[in-house]
Amino acid sequence: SDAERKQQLDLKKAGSFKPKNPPLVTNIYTADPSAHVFNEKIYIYPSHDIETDSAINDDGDHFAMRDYHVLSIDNHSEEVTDHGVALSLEDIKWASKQLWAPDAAEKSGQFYFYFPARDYDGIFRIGVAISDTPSGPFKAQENYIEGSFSIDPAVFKDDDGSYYLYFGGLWGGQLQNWRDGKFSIQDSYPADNEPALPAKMAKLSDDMLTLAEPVKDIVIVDESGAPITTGDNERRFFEASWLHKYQGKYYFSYSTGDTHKIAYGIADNPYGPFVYQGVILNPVLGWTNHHSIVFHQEKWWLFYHDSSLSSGKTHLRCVKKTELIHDINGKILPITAYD
Ligand code: FUB
Repeated sequence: SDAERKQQLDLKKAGSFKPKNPPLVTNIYTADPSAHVFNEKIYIYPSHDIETDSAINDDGDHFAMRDYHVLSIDNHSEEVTDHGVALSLEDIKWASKQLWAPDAAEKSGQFYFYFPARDYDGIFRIGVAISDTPSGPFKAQENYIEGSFSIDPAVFKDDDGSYYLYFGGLWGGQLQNWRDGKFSIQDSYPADNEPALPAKMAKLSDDMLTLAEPVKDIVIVDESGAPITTGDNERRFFEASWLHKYQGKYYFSYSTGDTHKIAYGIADNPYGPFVYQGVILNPVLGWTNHHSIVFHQEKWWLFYHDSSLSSGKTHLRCVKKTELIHDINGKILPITAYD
């Protein structure tokens, strides 16, 4: 499979990679870091990667995670705290396996943790769990969010107090199984010259537990306004949605999947369309690339992962951080994670 090929290549190349940044923690494998500032600290909501006997394949069966930990950073020169298990598969009634990339949001002193997992029909859904502290433990709702599907939830709070949920992922993330608005076992993709399958989003309800509107497409367009197409693997959306706001503009960033980049587009509103701008993070060691962007202590930070802690095993990753810079025109300077 493509995943196996990339893993073998990465294991061969691992010796020559010189990572610029150390893992934030080394006691566990971590990935997909969603970072937010709550009570002046950075809280990081990562996936917790584990060893598994599951096959390495393009459906991502080897990402067999069973719980979540929360990490925090008080001050950038200090050690990162691992707050331990915040939510376990056993405590989520509707979920059967694969706790993939999560995110969290704060509203009125309550903390809402959003996470994808497969339900008992093998379909990825997005659930929410609640705590009165940012590090949990979180208590999962009885069922997944009605109308939710696919993976990689990311929550954005706008300046007017509205919250939006962005989500979606191809291949193992099953976005290609929802083309008619209902789950189909058959994969289906638009032709190479047609608009690519889009990420999804919806405003969240006031109680943060349901979608307040029908799910909408996030369309990424080129500078002439034409949607990025399926065949444009270098630029089209694959997974790992994130939204941040800079100088009044909305930046939607995402992974290009099989071309392994974090790319971004800019819009005037949270719904898009987003005009493609370029690459934020070049490919990292390991197949996946997944990130978040947050402002803390006068700087913008990029949180990301690679597989350096396991010398290149795609499903055993470690989260890292580095400074991110917007230039005077609001363009993000591309980052390479290696010397
Ligand atoms: O961690 C499992 C999956 O790998 C995530 O949901 C994707 O974004 C990719 O990083």
